[in-house]
Amino acid sequence: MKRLVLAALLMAAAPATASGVPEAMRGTWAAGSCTSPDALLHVTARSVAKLPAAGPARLVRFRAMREQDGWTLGIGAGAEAPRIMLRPDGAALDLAEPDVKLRDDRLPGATRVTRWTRCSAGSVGPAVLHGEGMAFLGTLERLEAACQGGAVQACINSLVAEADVSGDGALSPAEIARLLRGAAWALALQQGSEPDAIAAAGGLGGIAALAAARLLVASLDYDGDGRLSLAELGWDRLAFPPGTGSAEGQAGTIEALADGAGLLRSLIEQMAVE
Ligand SMILES: [Ca+2]
Repeated sequence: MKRLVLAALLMAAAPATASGVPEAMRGTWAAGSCTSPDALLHVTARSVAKLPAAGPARLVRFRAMREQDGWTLGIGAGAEAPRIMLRPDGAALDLAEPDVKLRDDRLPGATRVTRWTRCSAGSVGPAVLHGEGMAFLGTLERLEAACQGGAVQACINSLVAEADVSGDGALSPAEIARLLRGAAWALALQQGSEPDAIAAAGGLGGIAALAAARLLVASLDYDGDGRLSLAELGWDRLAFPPGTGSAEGQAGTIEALADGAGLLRSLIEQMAVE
């Protein structure tokens, strides 16, 4: 079961979008000052995370994107297909979050536009609360890109490249737990959590993440050295070859995978109950 879940993780795929958010708009932005922001905005190639100092957070991962009247319009998944509009303005960034009822051809209409300032570094509090999760959003997109083609070796190589903080070419429980904590953060955002709940997700999720990571390592660590090597990760390729075959019986999980942040929640939940 654990290997099946890992295989499902490695098979994670989302529909490709064009070239993503223009690079000049990617990164971390603040409303107010970078050291004491009213809100932070983290923009990756295919997602936007909005992190108010008070109030609910928001994460929109784009399924489709297009240019419209000088804006980059990103459209998220789900029945409501939430929309985010981004526009560079000198050194600043403009953000509009249109109401779901506003017609596409009338965007942004009367939607309020907020102004954001680029931050290369911030204060300790937001960095501790959000840094690992922000990094995970980029990791998730690179994993999806590497894994979309169904080339399992490329997918596994990407997983190791993303997760291997120590650079020894193998994955420790701590390195896997880091990804799972990032997933817990992304999930909290996707659920519109407020800062306290995001912090709690990081704390409680962190404990679950470490337990899940230890189980995962133990389940695949065939030589018993306490880490997962490329060869051990690759062993799953033989047991669970690419394609839908490995997903059969796990349709719920696969659907969750398509939602991005849901992929590691499924992993955590299933690992935690085993
Ligand atoms: Ca390592």
